[in-house]
Amino acid sequence: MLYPQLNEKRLLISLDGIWSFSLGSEELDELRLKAPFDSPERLYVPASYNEQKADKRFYEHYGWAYYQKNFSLPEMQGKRVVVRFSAVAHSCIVYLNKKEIARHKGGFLPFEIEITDELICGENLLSVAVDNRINHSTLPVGNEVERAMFSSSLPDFESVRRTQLKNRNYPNFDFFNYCGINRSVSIYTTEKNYIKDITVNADISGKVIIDVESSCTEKAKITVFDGEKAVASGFAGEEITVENPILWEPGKAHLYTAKISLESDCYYQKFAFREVKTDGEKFLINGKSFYFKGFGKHEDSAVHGRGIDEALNVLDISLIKWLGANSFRTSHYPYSEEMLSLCDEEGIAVIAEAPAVGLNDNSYEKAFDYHKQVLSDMIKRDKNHPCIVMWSLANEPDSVSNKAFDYFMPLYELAHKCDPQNRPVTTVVCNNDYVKDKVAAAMDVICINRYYGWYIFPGDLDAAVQAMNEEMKYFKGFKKPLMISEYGADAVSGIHSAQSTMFSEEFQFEYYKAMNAVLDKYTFVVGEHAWNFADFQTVQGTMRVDGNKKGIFTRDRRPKLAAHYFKNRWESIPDFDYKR
Ligand code: BDP
Repeated sequence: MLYPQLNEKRLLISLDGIWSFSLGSEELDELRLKAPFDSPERLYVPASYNEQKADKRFYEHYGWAYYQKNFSLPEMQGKRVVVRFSAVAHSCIVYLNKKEIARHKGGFLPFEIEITDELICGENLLSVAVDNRINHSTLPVGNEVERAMFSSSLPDFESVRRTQLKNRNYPNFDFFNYCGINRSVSIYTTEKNYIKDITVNADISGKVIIDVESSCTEKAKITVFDGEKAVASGFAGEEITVENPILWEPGKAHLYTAKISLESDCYYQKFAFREVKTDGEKFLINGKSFYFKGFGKHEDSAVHGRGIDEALNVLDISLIKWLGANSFRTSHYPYSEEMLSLCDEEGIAVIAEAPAVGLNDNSYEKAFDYHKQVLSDMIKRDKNHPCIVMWSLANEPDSVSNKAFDYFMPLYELAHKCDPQNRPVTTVVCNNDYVKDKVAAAMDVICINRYYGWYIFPGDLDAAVQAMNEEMKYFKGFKKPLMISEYGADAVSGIHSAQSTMFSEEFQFEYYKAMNAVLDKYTFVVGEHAWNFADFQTVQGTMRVDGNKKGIFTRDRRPKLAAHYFKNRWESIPDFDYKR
C-alpha cells in the first residue's frame, strides 16, 4: 500500500489533531458510531489514549473506545477520495455519516477506504470504535487459559475468594498494551485512473524494474532522479539502467527517486540500489560481510504511549549514530512508515518484525491465518524500503513443540515469496533448552535472545559466560550466520554499586562486557542487538519497576553507564568485515 503523498496530482489532508473521545465497555455500542457523543472527552490523535488523561480508567481500559471527528471538504469535482488510517490498535470499526465503511483487525499496519460516494456537502462525521482486547487469535497474543490460572493460583483465603476480579487484558508479552489511533489519519485524492501500488526491484549493477499496479491499462512512464538530475527513464515493468549507481549501505545512504506517471496520476517513489543475502556464515550487504551493532527497540514514550512521535524518532536515530551503532529490530511489531523512511535516508539497517509475539501451543491454530495475512501485508507495505535488510516472522514463539516447525515453515516460504527483493528471513527465538528448538536453525539467519546472568544465573557472570560459550559451540555447528537479537540486564538509572550488583548501572556494564567477550570469539556471530535501546513501559507487576529498565538509555533518552561502554566498543567495530 502506498504511503499518502501530496503532489501535482494528489491532494493530502491531515485529520490529525484533537478528536472527540468516549470510553466504552466490552459491548459494542453502535449508537456511539452513529450520533455525536453527549459529553465527549477531548484527546489528541495520533497517540494512545492510555496516558492522555490523569484518570486511571483510560490507563487500564478494557474493551471498546470511541473516536469522532467532524470535517468538511471543498468541492472535489469528480475526484476519488480516500480516508487512510496508518495504525489503529488493535481492531476497529469505521463509520462515515452513520454508515459502516470498514472493519480492520491489527494495530500496526495501515488500511484505507474510498469514501467518494459517502461524502456529504457540509459537515461529515467520521467515527471509529477501537477494541484493545487481545487473545489467542490476535497478534500480539493475549492470554486466555492463563487468565483462569491467574485467578486459580491466588491463595485460597476467604478474602481472596470473595474478591470479584475485573475483566482485563493479560498480555503474553512484555510491553504495555497501549491502544487507540496510534498513527496518523489522512484523506487523499486521486483521479479515477490512479496508481495503486509500486514494486521496485533494483540490483547493484544499476538495473531497476519498477512494476506499477494501476486502475487502468495505460503504461506508466518512469523517470529516475538522482537528486534533481534525471538519470534514466523508461516504462513500468521494463528494465531501466542507471549508469554507475551509487549504492545504499548502512552508514552511507544514497536514495534515488522514481517519478511514476500516468496521464492522470503520479507518484514519487524513493528507492536504492543495494543487495542483501547470506552466504555460509556471513550476512552480506552489497557483497560485503556486515556486522549488526544496535538494539531491539520499542515505539514507546511518555504521554504518546505507542503513538507516533517523529521528533523522538529523529533523536533515536541520532543517538544510534552517536553510539556508532548501525541497526535495530522493530521489536515486536511493524513500526511507522515514517520511521522506516527516516532509516532509508539516514542509512540505518532495520530488521522488520511481524507483530507476532507471545505465540504458543494455545495460539498456533487460532493465529495462523491472521499471521499469514499480517506478514504479507507488512511486506507489501514495506517492500521498497532499502533500510529493511531482513524480515522477522515472530519474537520468541514456543519453538520446541513439533507444531512450531509446521507453523513457521509455511510462513518462512510466504515471506520469501511475497518479497520481490528476497531478503533473508528469521524467527527470533529464546529457548532455554535450545537443543530442542525446531525453528531457529531452519531460518536464513539464526536469531537468539539470551539472558544468562539475568533470568538464568542471576548476578553470576562467571556462570553466564560459560553457558553462553556452550550455546555458541552448539549453534556453530549449523554453519549459518547467527546474531544475538536480545541480551541485557535491568539497570535502574542512578543506582550504583561498587560490587556491580544486579539493577545497578555497573552490573549492566559488566554484563555486556562479559557477554561481548564471548560473542567476539565466534566468527559466525554476525551481530549484537542489546535489549533494549531505552527503558519502556510494561504491564504492572512484581518483576517491573515502573516498566522494563533494560534500556541503554532511560525512557527520556539519558545515557546510562552502558551507553558509554557501547559507544567506545562500537566506534571501534567497523560496519563491514569485522570478523574477516
Ligand atoms: C525477552 C522478550 C522481550 C522482553 C525481555 C525482558 O523478547 O520482549 O522485554 O525478554 O524480559 O524475552 O526484558
